[in-house]
Amino acid sequence: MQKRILIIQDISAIGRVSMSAALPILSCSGLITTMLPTALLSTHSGGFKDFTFLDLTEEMGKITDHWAREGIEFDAVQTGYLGSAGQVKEVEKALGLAKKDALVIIDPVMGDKGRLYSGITEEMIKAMRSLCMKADIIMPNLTEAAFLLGRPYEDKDSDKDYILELARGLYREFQNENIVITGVSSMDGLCGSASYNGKKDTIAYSEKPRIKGHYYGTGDIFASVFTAAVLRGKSMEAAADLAAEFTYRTIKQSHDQGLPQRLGVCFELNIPWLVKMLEE
Ligand code: PXL
Repeated sequence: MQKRILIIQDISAIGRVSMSAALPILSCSGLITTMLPTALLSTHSGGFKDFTFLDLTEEMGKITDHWAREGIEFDAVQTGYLGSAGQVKEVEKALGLAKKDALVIIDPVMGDKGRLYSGITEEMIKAMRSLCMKADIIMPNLTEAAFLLGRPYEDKDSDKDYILELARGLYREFQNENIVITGVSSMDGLCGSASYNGKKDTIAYSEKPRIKGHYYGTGDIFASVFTAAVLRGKSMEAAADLAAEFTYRTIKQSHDQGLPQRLGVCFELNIPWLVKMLEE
C-alpha cells in the first residue's frame, strides 16, 4: 500500500531547496505526497539579495481545517524550514492529522556552519525545541544540534566524542527514537551523518568523501532520501547510507560541472538511480 506523507516546508521558487527537493524525491520514491507550504520565497535566503517572503501561517490553519473536515490522515509527516516561530502551532495542529502509528520526522532547519539563516530568531529556536519533542526522528546538523541544546557552536565535525555527546544530549532533551546528525564525519576527508539510537546508545556513521564548498539544499535532499528509504522499509542505518550516497553523487556532479552554488545541486540527475536502489 502506498503511504501518504505530509511535507511541511517552504517553497523557495529558485534554489532547489526545501519543497522543491522534497516533493520530487518523495514522489519518485512511490509515496503519496501532500504539501503544506510554510512560506513562499522568490529564492532561498542564502546568496541572494532582497528575496521576497510571504508568510503562510494563516493559510496553513485554513488548509489543515479543511483536511480535518474531509477526514484526511497521514502515515508520515516530514517538516523542514518554517516561516516563523508562531507557525509551530500550525505544524502541531497538522500533526493531529497523523495516524496513531505515523512516523514524524523533524529536520529543525535553522542554520549551518555555526550561523543561523537570515530571519531565524531566538523565538524560532524555542519553537523548534517544542516541535522536536513530538518527533520520532530528528535530523539536525551540528549547528542546529548546538542551538537546540543551548550550547555554543563548536567547529568539531570530525570529533567523534563530541558528536556522541551531542547525540546523547539531544536524546536526553527530546527522547526521540532516532537522532540523525548531518554534516559530520568519523575522520578527516569524509562527510555524512551519524545515526544515534538512544535506547541502545549506539551510533553509526554513513559517510562519503568530502567535497569542499557550500552546497545549498543538501540537508533537505539528504532528509528527503532518508525519509523515503525509511518509509520504503529500510533500516535507519541503511536509509542514512542511501541518503549519504545520493547526496554525495549529487554534490560531485554539481562540483564537476562547476554549477553556481547558490542555485543548488543537480539532484534530478540521480532520481533514476534512487528509484532503482529503493527497489532492492
Ligand atoms: O535548505 C534550507 C533552507 C530552506 N528554506 C529556505 C532557506 C534554506 C537555507 O538557506 O533559506 C528558505
